Amino acid sequence: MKKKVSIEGMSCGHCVNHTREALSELNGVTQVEVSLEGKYAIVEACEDVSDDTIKAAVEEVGYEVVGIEEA
Ligand SMILES: [Cu+2]
Repeated sequence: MKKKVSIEGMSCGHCVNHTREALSELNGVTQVEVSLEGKYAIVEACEDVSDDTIKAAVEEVGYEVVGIEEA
């Protein structure tokens, strides 16, 4: 699966790294790409990762998920 996660609150490269690491640690996730300018993350996984799981991981490191869609 592949999902595009819209994220508010990232302001610099450190924020991008925090988000990338948090998402990379989730079970089944194989690749994470985070765009600071675009305010989104693309998450690819070899198994289904629920929207709730993605949302919780991003919020745990301090940012807000405003939308998740299939990518
Ligand atoms: Cu930052």
